[in-house]
Amino acid sequence: MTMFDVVVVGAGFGGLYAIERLRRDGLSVVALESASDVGGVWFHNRYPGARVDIESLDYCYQFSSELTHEWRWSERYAAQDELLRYLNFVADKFELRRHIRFNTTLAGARWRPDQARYALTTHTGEALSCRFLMLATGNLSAARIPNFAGLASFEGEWVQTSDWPERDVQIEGRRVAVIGTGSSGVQAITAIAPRAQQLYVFQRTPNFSVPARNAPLSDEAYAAAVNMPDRREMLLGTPVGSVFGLPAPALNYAEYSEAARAERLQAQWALGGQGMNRVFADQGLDLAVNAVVSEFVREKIRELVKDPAVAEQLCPQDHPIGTRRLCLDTGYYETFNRDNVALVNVAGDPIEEITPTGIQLRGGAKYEVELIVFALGFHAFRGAMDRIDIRNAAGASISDAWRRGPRTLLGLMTAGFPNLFHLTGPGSPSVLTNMALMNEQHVDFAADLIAYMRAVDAETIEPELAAQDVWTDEVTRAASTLLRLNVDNYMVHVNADDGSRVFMPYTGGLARFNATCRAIAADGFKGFVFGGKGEMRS
Ligand code: N01
Repeated sequence: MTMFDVVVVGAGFGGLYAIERLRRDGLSVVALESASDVGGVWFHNRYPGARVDIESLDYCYQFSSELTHEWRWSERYAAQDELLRYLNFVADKFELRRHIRFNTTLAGARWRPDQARYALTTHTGEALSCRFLMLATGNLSAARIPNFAGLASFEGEWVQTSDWPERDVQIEGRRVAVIGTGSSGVQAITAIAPRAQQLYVFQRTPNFSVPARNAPLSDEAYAAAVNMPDRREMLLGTPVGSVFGLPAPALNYAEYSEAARAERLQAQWALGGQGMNRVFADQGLDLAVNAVVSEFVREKIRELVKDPAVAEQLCPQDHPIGTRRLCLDTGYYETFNRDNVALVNVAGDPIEEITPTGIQLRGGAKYEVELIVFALGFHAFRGAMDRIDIRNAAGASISDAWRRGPRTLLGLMTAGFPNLFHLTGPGSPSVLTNMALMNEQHVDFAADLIAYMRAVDAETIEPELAAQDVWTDEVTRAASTLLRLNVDNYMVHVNADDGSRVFMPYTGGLARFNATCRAIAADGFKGFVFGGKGEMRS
């Protein structure tokens, strides 16, 4: 059996930095990665049009000034291939590959309290052992697998955006269907439309999408960013870990004059990106204020889409803007003006089955296609963890502990699961922030905690139940007045028995979160229980 101090699971943004940091701290570390190379979501989501929706200057590692100066992003929002090149560059520069076992899936992990170690088994049956298990498995990595009736009979080709093949997928000259209109679908649809002979877009729920305003990255913007002193600290002090492309903080709606409101709406639309989420400070709290912004964007959709009936179907009416993740696009709505693109509204007439030659709706309509692209989303937050059979000493899984919604301390650890870190988990700002920086923040906190354990001669670490309860209450309190709590989306856990709702990420912002983490660390990691060789303390 091979023994390590730390086994990291995943070699995306989080996993790569974890290797670098933990190795620097003198720990023996290996990462298990089921894919054949580094990149995580940017390895798998190689669909046409895939692109980040946080500005590239922010969505990258901040831990190495040398790295920051060596990498020159080409666009405001990097495309998937550039992001993957970047992560490969990082892996090579820091010589991380020799610590990664590719094509290796962690199948199970058992906590052995007598040894204070995890016993791990890979998918090939190989046994490993580690003191710390660090899950860098991502929150949006376990895709919803299409389970439409008849799929096995389909004689054409089908692919998933979340697991796009490395080989060429033929689009030219083909009739193509895209099912799903979230961020992935919106990007794929826009990129596939000019290439396909015919494109059918199967939409169940329209989402708000706003122009990304992607553009080449200017030398001035690049130089300003890379030469900024204490850039990492500055980003950690912002609400979402991002500064580029963000407008100055907004005031509440009531504080603007009628003319200023109209000006602000236009200015934020022109700015693009996340601007429409920040027109008025209270748009995420006040339904009437939100309605103004929502209607403004609906009007833009009606202006952009020539056929009024199609435009109306593309207008979201069932949720306020920003309560589901805003999509960023480069010409999405204009796509529906093309002669070769048709919107198929499956809200009231769902897909009945996939036939050998295409897709049939319950109402009987048939669409003949040669390629189906599924962009169905993910089993968010716990999906990737559920694929690994992780058990604590009592035989319980994380999912058991989170049955009525996640309960964590700082999104990083769960009481009852010693020495197990789940990076960027629920209870951290997570998917609401720049995930490149969020991963760095969490890895650093975990690494500092491990270093502190050495100093106090502790073998095990886990959250104190009371501290975890306090933090979980804080996460609940922070989200309690938000409109998005009451809209079904992948960030909300709904308890089937009583309908109670839990907003999973921490909505208090990265700056407050980071300050809380630092205060806890400065106070001897108060709220964590240290055990083992050293004296038990909390
Ligand atoms: O997934 P989604 P996504 N019949 O869950 C539809 C990040 N991301 O992969 O809403 C018909 O948003 C489903 O319909 P409905 C980002 O955080 C970032 O697109 O359930 N349709 C929905 O339209 C994002 O928010 C980037 O009614 C069916 C779609 O599938 C997150 O990942 C790019 C269906 C799923 O949308 C997830 O985005 C991509 C059915 N049976 C992703 N089942 C960027 O950085 C599901 N759907 C830009």
